[in-house]
Amino acid sequence: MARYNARVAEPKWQKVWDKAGLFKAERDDSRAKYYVLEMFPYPSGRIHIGHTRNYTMGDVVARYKLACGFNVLHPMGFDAFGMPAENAALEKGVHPGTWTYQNIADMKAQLRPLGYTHDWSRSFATCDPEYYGQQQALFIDMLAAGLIYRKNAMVNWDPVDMTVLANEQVIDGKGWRSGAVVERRELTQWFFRISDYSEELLAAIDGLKDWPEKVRIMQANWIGKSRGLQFSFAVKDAPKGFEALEVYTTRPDTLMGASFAAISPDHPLAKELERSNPALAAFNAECRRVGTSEEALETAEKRGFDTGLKVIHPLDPNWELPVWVANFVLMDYGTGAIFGVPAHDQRDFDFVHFMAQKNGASLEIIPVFEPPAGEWGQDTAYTPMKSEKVRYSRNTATGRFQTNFGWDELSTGDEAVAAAITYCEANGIGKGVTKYRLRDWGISRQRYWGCPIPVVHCPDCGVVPESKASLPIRLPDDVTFDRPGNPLDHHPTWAATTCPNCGKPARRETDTMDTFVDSSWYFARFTAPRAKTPTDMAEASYWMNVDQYIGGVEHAILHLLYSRFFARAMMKTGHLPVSAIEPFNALFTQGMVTHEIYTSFRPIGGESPEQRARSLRRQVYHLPEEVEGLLPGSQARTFLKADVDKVMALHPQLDREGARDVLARQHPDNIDFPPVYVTPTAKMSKSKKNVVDPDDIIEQYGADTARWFVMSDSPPERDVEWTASGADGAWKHLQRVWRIVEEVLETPQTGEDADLTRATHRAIADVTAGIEGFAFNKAVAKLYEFTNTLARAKGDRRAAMRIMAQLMQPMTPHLAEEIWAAMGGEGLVSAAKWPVADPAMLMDSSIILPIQINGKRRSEISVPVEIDNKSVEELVLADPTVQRILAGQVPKKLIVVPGRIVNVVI
Ligand code: ANZ
Ligand code: ZN
Repeated sequence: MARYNARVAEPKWQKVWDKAGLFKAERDDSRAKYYVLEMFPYPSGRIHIGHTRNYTMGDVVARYKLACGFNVLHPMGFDAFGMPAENAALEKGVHPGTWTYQNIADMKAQLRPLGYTHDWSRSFATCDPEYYGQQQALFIDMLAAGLIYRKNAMVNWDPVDMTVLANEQVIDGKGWRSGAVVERRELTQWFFRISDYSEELLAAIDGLKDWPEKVRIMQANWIGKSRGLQFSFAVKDAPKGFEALEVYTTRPDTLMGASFAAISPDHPLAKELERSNPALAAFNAECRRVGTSEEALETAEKRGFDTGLKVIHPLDPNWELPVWVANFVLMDYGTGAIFGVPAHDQRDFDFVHFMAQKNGASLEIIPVFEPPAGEWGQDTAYTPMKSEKVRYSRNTATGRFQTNFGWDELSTGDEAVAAAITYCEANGIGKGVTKYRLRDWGISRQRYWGCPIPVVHCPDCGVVPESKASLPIRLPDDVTFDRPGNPLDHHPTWAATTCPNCGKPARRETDTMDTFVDSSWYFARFTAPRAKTPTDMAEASYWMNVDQYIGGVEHAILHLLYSRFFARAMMKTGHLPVSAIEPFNALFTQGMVTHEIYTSFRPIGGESPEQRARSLRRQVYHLPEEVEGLLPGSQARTFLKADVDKVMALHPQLDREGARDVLARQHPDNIDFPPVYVTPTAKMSKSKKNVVDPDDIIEQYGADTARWFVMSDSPPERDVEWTASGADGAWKHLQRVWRIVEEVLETPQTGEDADLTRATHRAIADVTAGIEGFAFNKAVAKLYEFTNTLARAKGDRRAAMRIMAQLMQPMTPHLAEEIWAAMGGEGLVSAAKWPVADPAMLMDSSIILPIQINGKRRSEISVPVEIDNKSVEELVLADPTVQRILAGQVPKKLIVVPGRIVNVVI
């Protein structure tokens, strides 16, 4: 028999599975279902080895659950709208649709050889009109349900590309593609009312027991619930209509430390004042040039403009605070106005510093609480500066700083905040409010390659939703990308339509939806991917929830939060059952597949030895296949293959090992043969040349090796480092298993090996526990161990080999089928019922009892588990070591602690 040939076996079994329709999911109300889902990929064109790990985990779960008798749904699709397709259109002149569908075809072709159980009959891409048409239907229903609205909002505007940018697309205040300085602009945008669900989305996190704790924390932080006080300052000599300045604070306990009030450059008061103050207008314009993200504002230098206005401190009518316009105050948080407490807030402190340096302003720094450590400058921003006036006195009894309002006796924290709110409310100063950081979700994008927002603008009726009968509102194919801006705006005819309401000419909305919308409900669509409505309630009720969701932690915030919101919105609009309110029962975030990076310093510049010796060097990256001599932890012995070849050419008597020895003895600065430096465990990236291509691995070793490798070594939540030797080891192991099969086939199989039977049941129990507990590496480790047992075992090994095939099946399904067939298994191992361990067989039949003599461990005996004390005593006295030490004496005492230890006293 030949060595196991994955290249022949793998496609063969894939065809067999296909033919048997094993993985096609069909609703069957009489059977329990299991829905396992991996986050669907963006069709960039290549499957990455990281995808392979992600999908293999899902596949292991799917195969295991299938074997356990569940009706398994394991779908796969593509998250196919987005900017890269438009960039490709710009760069390569290919239509975004053509580019995207070609990539999808390429990725499907890459996925197939991996032997996954995905039910491709349910597949779709979000750019399929069939899908986005249903998304438009959802939009219309959500609009009717009051979950969507339009409002003016500040956006990041790229003046060159003439488009709105997401915060992530603004880098150092510039457009990520155009490099143009990004401006803040006010545009009318579409919003989803996710903030209506802030409390509900937060409270429900508690119920997500099978989600990683870190993801739950990230979600909670993103929603960002805070309790604070909202109140108004009276403005002295205020412009008409601005007599009250409303502020929001989470630290009303620091009110006695207020030294200024500040408003956002976008605050109505700032806008009012700039009409008569050109210097302020210029300042505001300057501020608006920075992007809108919190981060952009946090990191920008603090700047301010003194408006000259004063407000009255609410606790002291004789106390006036100046009103500044400050660049770090956001318009869309709280009220867009604050009071600053530089003694207890870093931003306020920085602001006061900057204003002192730049404007010569002297704003007071007034501590209210002593920092817990008792040292200024350690826990607060406060470091006393000579010139500062300080308005406080120390309460000698408590050591705290003195104010007169009753809450200063409490230490700073929730208690003090609550006391301050109570005090203020009782004294008619504002009211306590709960606020959330979570903003409504702006979904308007001025892009072509996205789902068109299905509304029209009618001169008579205003904004009117499309009628559902005219869905999908398709993207036009004939668009050009030669002008900046939204191609839909430039299309000669596309936007011209008639009003669904009055029939008169109207204009289509040309904004398309944020691509996060597409991925917020695809999991529900998989339950009825061809339905003529967004979902089919019978199918959704049967298949939802996703029992196990698997994906990258980079989606831990937005994607999951939006999906949770969508589940609620779909419930409200009748597209999901109430039971699917939290759509993902269990979430698993997998680690990356990493790879070493190889670099060396190569000379640039002159050619003569002198020139070269003097010339500059630069770091270059090398592909894994370009280097050799990879010994763990010995980068001094890693070289370029080409250099080893050169040395061998110079010294024909050397073999490769010898040539590497020569290279190893070179000075590390040697300019001709520089050593290769190895950076361990790094994220794969094309520019660092440390990417492994799943195609190459399948070509070289087969899919099972790749699958086995990515499941082994590291716990699935941690990174796993891809190494050539590791892959080789995985391959060798699978070959070894096959050799045992050959041996079994070639030798007569008779008799029973009781140890093997026991070991088999242990293996069943441990592998099952490993898979159930998402500890695939432990399941793999157990299978290594079981292989060793099988190699040594005597008697008839066929039954144990069949179990081996079953236990390997989730990880290495092709080889498992081959073993199963060779060992006389019935049908397909992929369809075989998961084995169950006999609990009786898991009990250890014997135990080791240590023997202590006068407190020292001297010997041990192996005894049956159910042995009685009398028999133990006899065995102890018969033990040769004990007899030697006793030397004929009778022990004073002999105490048996059953199952634990024997103590002998002499
Ligand atoms: C006085 C104060 C004293 C504050 C102190 C903080 C510390 P969180 O907790 O994140 O919700 N703030 C309020 N609205 C703002 C806006 N639109 N732009 C920038 N900052 C704003 O933040 C609430 C705190 O952030 C508020 O409490 C306010 O400053 C500031 F020692 O008021 B605080
Ligand atoms: Zn109309």
